[in-house]
Amino acid sequence: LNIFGEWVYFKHSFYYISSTTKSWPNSRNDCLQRGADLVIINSKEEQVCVRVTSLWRTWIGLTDRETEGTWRWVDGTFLSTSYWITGEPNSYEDKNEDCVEIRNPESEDSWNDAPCTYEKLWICEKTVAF
Ligand code: 2F8
Ligand code: CA
Repeated sequence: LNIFGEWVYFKHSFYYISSTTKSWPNSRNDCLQRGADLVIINSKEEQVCVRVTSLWRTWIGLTDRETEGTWRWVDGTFLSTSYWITGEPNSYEDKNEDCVEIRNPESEDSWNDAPCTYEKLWICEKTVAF
């Protein structure tokens, strides 16, 4: 079963798993064009779901581009529960690491802040109301 480039359904949302790589802003534009947005993780189950489908570095809808150090989801909500890798976010060597990727899908704590210009896979989410 190849889920890359496809929509998959999980608990009230459809998720689009990309099959190519883009910068964070271009990933977000791709999602918006699909009537979705970059994935927002707001439960432990969703974190597991996103993590296990991220075979390689994958953008999620979390950024501090607006205010350094203030992490917000693409819907404007502030970060509450987080799954940072130990030592992250670190804005490594003062490089502008303002966008968040899934970096090590083997462990629950899998988020890393990375430069938004880097090209990575991405996951879009479209919530559905029945
Ligand atoms: O050691 C963690 C560190 O690893 C890389 O920098 C060497 C990452 N950089 C990129 O992915 C571009 C940092 O974000 C990460 O914190
Ligand atoms: Ca980092």
